[in-house]
Amino acid sequence: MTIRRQKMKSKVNWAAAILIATVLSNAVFAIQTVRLNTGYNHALSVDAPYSPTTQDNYWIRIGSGFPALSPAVAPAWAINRPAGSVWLPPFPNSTWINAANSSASLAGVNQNNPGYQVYRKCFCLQKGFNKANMRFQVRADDSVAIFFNNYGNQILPTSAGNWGSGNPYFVNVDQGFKVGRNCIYVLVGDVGSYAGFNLEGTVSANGLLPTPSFGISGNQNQGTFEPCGCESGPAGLMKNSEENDSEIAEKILESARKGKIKEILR
Ligand SMILES: [Ca+2]
Repeated sequence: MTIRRQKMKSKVNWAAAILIATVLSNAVFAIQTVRLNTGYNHALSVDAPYSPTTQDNYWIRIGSGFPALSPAVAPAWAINRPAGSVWLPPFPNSTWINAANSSASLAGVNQNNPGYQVYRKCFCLQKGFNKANMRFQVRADDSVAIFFNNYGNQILPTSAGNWGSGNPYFVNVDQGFKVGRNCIYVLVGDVGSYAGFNLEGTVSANGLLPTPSFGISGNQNQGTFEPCGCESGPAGLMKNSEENDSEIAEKILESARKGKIKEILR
């Protein structure tokens, strides 16, 4: 009787262990989707953008070509559109964002002195991730170029921003993902009047953390992840061999200064 009971207990334990293992592996590997939208407030339990004009702590401005801004790194601003129909309405669950708390171009920016800002949003892929995919649409005033994880991986060529008419640019990426911190970097060029950009879309993967990087704190302006679960350390710290935000921003701005964007806009 006792032996039989022990055997049964043992079977039950095994069944429980298998069940727990299955649940755990599903928990780690269930498909997770995270919005990449500009002006999207991940801290809320409902789909909603930030109210203009407040700062978007998930889209961080990490560099400025012209004019130089202080502080050099800061959250972007969720902004209202200019009066009239200069810009198309923001995509659903998003706002237009800018380096300043309005849609106005920064002081001194004109055709001869284009303004350049680099923004980034980061997410975290845990060890063993798979089926990663990123897709989004974007508009900008005046121009836009997008990079993924490093300067050498440009996923949207420098393009006129189609802020008030025409189709947005659609980007679909299923390569270049890595364990740890992953970031998209957006270069926005401006030649006057108004400045900003609007992006809407998602990243999804098995093993994606549900919350993107928040704020500007942390080593090398990397921002923190909540919860901290990135493979490469608390807050998803990067390996030393990887380009940090400052290095990537400088490379992007250097290419902008060489005139590629100006040529497109003129
Ligand atoms: Ca403009």
